[in-house]
Amino acid sequence: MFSTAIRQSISLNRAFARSFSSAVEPTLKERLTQIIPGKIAQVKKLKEEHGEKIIGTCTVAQAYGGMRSVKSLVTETSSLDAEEGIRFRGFTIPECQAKLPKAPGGEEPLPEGILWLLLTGEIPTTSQVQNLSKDLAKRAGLPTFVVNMIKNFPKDMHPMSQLGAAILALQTNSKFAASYHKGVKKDQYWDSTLEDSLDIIAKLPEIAALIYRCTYKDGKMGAIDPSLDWSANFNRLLGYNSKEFDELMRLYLTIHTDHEGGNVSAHTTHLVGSALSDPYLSYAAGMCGLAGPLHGLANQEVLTWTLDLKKKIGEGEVSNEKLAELVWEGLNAGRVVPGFGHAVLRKTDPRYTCQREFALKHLPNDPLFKLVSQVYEVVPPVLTKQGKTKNPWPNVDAHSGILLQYYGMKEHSYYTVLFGVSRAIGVLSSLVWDRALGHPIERPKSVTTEWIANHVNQQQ
Ligand code: CMX
Repeated sequence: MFSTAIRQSISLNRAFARSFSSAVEPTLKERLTQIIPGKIAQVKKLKEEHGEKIIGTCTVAQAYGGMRSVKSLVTETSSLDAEEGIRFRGFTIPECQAKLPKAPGGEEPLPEGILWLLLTGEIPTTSQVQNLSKDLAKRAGLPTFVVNMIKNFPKDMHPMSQLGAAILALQTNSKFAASYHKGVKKDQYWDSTLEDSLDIIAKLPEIAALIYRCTYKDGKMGAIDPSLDWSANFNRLLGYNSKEFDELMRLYLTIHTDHEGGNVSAHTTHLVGSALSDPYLSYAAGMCGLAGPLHGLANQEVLTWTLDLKKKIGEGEVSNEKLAELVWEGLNAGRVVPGFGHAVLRKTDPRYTCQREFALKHLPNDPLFKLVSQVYEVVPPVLTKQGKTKNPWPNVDAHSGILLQYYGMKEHSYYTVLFGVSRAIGVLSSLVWDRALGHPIERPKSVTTEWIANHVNQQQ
């Protein structure tokens, strides 16, 4: 009796200290618990006071044109400016590189830091990120049936299909689905969504690495080391043990996380999640979208395209004129130049630029990096001359494969899985906020071509 009272008093004192002392840092969940009510109040007030104000319109061309620029989605975690590129919770990529905590001796941000930033809007301290790394390591571990399932996938099943199937199999672990069926209240949905999201992010290195080891290597994989960060652990499981590749992986997994809410993987995760499908189902759906060649699969296509180019060029250097000719060949055959163009961006993607800077620092003399740099000079004028694309500049996918192959990861068909592992951080952070803000099921109105024809006739 006496010891229970003492324990209660200690726990009350701890809670008191957490809420009032800056010396005791809040955990991720504690910080979210503090932040969410203010955001709910802000959104409620906005809806009450300005609910009828117009933020966007949709033309006939936009309805047929993939809803480009139609403002109709709310995503808290990041926003994209056509000229400047992505800002994660207001921070550019160079600002994230400067401000987010790093591994000891490292220079690139830890993806655990951007997870914290996307969820809370705040730059975490080094110890908050270290604790998050430890939390993720604790949550790791796959059920045996998922391990066996991945081991039994045919070797020619695309790694993105394997990723989607493995996530769906893990759905049996969903805390959101379990608590929903127990009747948990709507204002608590975000809690189990956060739990599922952290579990998925924690298990992704093992899922993705096992897919890699089984598809391309001997099928054997090590175990998570709780003293390592998320990216270094992922690299060890994949079979890579280089400090420089760890740095690349940290940068890679940071910059691919999020690209506001309208892109296919983010929008799909949000849409499926709006039916209160749990985070496993929602994220798996997002990964099906990422697997398309106009979206995440482009990173695989770029390396294939670049190696084809290299084969056609042969040994030695190539002139810009000859390179342009080869680019025209592909365009004239009706193919896109993978890694160039973007639905929103109208300048070089800053995710491309920071990878280029990484290459200039670590592999300036790599022949494929030199070729990619030359492609950067040649392709934009060619695409401009062709006159179709609204943006002739490179996107994130134009560079990533070159860096990966330099460190020995040459299996192109795997590259989109790395994008998917990183994208989990962005789309699942958004899903937590969807549940915290109580967003309803998404159900825009569709119309038929006859409806549009009648509508425009009436307006004449
Ligand atoms: N090479 C050749 N043609 C291109 C092109 C490229 N890189 N980018 C756009 N175009 C063409 C389009 O195919 C389209 O042609 P049609 O009118 O014949 O259909 C025309 O230019 C207009 O397209 P757009 O409005 O500029 O671009 P969209 O918003 O429709 O599409 C994107 C954007 C990314 C799908 C497109 O630029 C593309 O196919 N790029 C190559 C694939 C790629 O790199 N995708 C990765 C994007 C980043 C990511 O999501 O990971």
